[in-house]
Amino acid sequence: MTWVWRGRDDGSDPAAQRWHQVIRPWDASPLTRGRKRPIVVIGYPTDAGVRANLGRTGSADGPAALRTACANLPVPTSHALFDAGDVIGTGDDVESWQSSLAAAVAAVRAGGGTPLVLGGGHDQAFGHWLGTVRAASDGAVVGCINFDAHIDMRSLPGGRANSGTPYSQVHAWSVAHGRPFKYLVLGMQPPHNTPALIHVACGAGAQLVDADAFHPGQEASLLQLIDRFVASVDLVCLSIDLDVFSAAASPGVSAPSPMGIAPDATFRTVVRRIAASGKIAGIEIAECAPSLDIGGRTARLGAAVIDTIVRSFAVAS
Ligand SMILES: [Mn+2]
Repeated sequence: MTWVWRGRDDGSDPAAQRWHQVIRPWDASPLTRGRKRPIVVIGYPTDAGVRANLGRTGSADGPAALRTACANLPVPTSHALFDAGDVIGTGDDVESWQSSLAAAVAAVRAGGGTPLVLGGGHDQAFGHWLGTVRAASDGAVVGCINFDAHIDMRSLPGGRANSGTPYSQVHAWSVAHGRPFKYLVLGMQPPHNTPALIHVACGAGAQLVDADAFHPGQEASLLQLIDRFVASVDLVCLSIDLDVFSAAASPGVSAPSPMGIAPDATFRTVVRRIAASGKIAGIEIAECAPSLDIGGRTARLGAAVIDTIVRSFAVAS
């Protein structure tokens, strides 16, 4: 990976510093850690899963664009920042990418960090979750909260994973290991999910929250639902698929959502509540495709979402 962390420099006053000035390569050395878990970037530079899902490609370049967009963010006051580089898979073998990511996430968790996965196709969600489970204590319930227009629980064609199947893989793994399946989708779009898929997901125990719930004035019921979900798990893998947002705000994705949610105060209130729960094990931004973007706005939105999360962030142990 080329070190892309560079940007504006307003001097060395800690209150004036930006991510690019303080972020360091992750070496898992205990000496480099602060009191709280540091945030550790991991890139997932592949759109193999998107290609296998017949989507518009481009998210292989997402991690570099998201790093560049994060470079000028103000440094968080309470968390050190590291970059563990990009994971590497074998060509279009999606499972090999997921497996590399799982190993990287587990290593960062074991080393005391909180992974911030930058994608890349949404197939990354299974690697993110699996690595978290591997590093967690035995029996810990690791739930998934996914902001997404899509449920991403489609069946695996020919048994092979793609960007539309990560939570089917989480479900299959959970069933095979006799573990609870805890999955909450926020911002789901009825035009982009068939009734059959909704039926399958609900039958598996997924909780689906329609994009219409993100209406100003409905925050209270949304927050209640999130609190209940978070209380039912030990750890949360938080995923933001950038196609949850309207295509106007987020055009640079494989499958844009004309009627997606706005990155407005309602969204920010909800995401802050999750971030402040103290149960976040890892964060991921998925489906950023710079070649499909307009003036870099999707990558900048991804960075703004990351900043919003990190500011409210209470880490899980
Ligand atoms: Mn998705």
